[in-house]
Amino acid sequence: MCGIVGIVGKSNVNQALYDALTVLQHRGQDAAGIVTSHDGRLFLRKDNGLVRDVFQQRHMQRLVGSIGIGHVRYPTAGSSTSAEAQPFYVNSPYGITLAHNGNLTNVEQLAKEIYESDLRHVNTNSDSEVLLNVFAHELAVRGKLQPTEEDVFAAVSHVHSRCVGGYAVVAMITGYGIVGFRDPNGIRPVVFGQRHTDEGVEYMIASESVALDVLGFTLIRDLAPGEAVYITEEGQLYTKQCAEHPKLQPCIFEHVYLARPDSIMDGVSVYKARLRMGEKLAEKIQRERPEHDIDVVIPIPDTSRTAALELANHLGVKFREGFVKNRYIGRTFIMPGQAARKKSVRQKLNAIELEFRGKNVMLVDDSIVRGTTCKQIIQMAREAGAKNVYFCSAAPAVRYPNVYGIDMPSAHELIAHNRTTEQVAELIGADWLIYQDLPDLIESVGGGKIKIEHFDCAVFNGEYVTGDIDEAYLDRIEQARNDLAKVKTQAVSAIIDLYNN
Ligand code: PIN
Repeated sequence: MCGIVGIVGKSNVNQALYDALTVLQHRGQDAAGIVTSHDGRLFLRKDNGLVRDVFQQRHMQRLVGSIGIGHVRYPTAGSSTSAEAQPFYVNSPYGITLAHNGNLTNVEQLAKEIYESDLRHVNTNSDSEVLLNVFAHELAVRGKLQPTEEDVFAAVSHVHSRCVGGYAVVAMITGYGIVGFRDPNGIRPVVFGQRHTDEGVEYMIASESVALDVLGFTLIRDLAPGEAVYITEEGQLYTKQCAEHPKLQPCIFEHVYLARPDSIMDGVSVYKARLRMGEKLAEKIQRERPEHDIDVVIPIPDTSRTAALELANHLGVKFREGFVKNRYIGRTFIMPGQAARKKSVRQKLNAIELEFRGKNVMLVDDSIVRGTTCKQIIQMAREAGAKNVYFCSAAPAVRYPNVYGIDMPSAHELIAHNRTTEQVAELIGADWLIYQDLPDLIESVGGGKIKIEHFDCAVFNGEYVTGDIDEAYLDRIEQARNDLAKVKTQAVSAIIDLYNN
């Protein structure tokens, strides 16, 4: 998962891009980048790290220009070197820079095609660089010295017919404008908005509406699946549906915990969706154990708070904060003579004993993925004196990998893969485990004022909306993850040896 932003302004946009990236930081903390354009020149700064660490005063001063794009990265398809930080750049045609959130599922075939047929070289393992080259090629074959909005939209249409997967994109065409587009299923989110200044109207394209809010832009709307928006350097805005068979099937996991609660996605308030998740959970508990003996509902900070609060309200049970999170957790340093140890949950969360002692506690989290964190938290609740520890997941059991840009473990690392609820409960040490039912999650997100019928729910039901995912593909990504994990473990051991010798 990553965050993208693009701004066409009336004065320097460096500060606004930086501010927008800090608002989108929850979508990726691995790397950050900004590129701006002024008088036909590009200015780029990107590196691994948080936004606040990547950009120093000296970098910001160089990022001049009233138009630019930015990116925060969460490692997905490629590895995590700084060479793979975004935005990416190609010099032909026009000089195009691009930032992408998502994952292409036919990247191997595309990489082959762009080398063998389009005669283009890509220098990284990133599918975003492949996507950029496909877009650049499709714009180049139009053969125009000055691309019009129709040329840009035609290039996006060809991207749609060649690229499969989930993708939300912003690309800057040097000297002309910024284009934003969304895959034909609208799996990953994109919104756009405007603000009025004394010099005229400025436009922003972003992953989440919260970036618009915080910077004083008003939301115009979400991009429809398959749609593109093109804003020229002069501030002319055009939109066009560029896909042949668009169908809204957004990623439901955005609502579970990826997005900020103060965002509105495809017209749905993420906060309201999470409240409804809590309400649905309460209904399930009342259906299945009307005689339950829950004394107190305790959220696991932060995301689950909203659902937990509403769950407690609907059950008529007390809601209490039982865990305090350290907001200032530091880095892990490898000292000579010491092996690097993973930061434990205990360093991040501390239990308030009073809230647990002698009580039947219902812990609530947004989801259970590997099951490692919740197992430790349940243990902490017991050590704090809880009589019984029950556990509620606001999402259904995560049983399948994600292939559209969420960094999700491979199937065998998912605790619920090929396991029943009872087996998971036993493994994590819960006296009772309740998962949200998938129809209830769909109703929570798509059943509010704005109706959405279809979602990408693949991590819960294994049905991949792009229709191209089979066992062989999942085996390949599992193998790739294992290989990457081995390389990482070897690298860490090599560093430790180096310090120790
Ligand atoms: C919470 C994110 N959320 C917490 C991610 C942990 C599953 N985990 C999924 C729960 S927040 S595990 O957004 O960071 O606040 O129990 O499967 O290991």
